[in-house]
Amino acid sequence: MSEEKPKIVFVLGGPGAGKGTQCAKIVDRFGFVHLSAGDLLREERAREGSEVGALIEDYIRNGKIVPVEVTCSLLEAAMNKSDKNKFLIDGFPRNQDNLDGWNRQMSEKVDFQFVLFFNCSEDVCVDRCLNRGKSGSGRSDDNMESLKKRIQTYNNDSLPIIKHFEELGKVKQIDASPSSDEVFSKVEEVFVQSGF
Ligand code: UP5
Ligand code: MG
Repeated sequence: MSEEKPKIVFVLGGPGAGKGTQCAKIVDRFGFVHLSAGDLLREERAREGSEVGALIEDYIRNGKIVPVEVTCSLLEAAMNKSDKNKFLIDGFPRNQDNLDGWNRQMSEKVDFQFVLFFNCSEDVCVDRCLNRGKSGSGRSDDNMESLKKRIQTYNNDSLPIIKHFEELGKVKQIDASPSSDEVFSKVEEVFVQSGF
């Protein structure tokens, strides 16, 4: 990390809303580094010798949210490893424990910009994840049973966090149901208007 505090955008939205897809496009167009909390947790789960691998698998399969100490440390380590200064934090913070932990560990170290919120109906989200599962995503949570739990967790725990940021005037909301190119044209507007 360089001396200036890194700029952070949180990217939130339901399971399968298109967070990862849009983050890849933002990386190409605006030079951000994409840090998906879910991807970092899956990597840690697969790492030989990981002490939290089994715990992570249990949480992910059941659509529960991993304790913040684990996730936040993975995010901080990934930021420290990078020499870039603009980060998309995808899929985090997704409950109050995540937000509190982030505020304790990270908020002083970063320059928070806004939340990019991909709004998408439950049906579209579920279809996208099931399709991804059919085409061999290898994700242990792309099945109907896990998806029901992921959606429930999203509605109960994650939406209140988005609402909290909305009350602070920090949410840029985008309709995630159109094609990924159409969604990205709105995303582009948001980033350009925000000075990126
Ligand atoms: N697709 C994308 N955009 C499309 C579009 N506009 N039109 C048509 N199709 C589109 O997209 C999903 C699928 O839809 C893909 O096949 C894509 O091609 C297609 P993707 O971009 O992958 O969506 P995304 O929102 O990233 O979906 P993802 O499944 O990754 O979201 P989740 O939030 O459910 O998953 P995440 O990896 O963030 O978390 C998984 C689990 O990890 C959580 O449930 C939780 O158990 C755990 N976790 C934590 O505990 N803490 C964290 O901080 C983060 C995760
Ligand atoms: Mg994702």
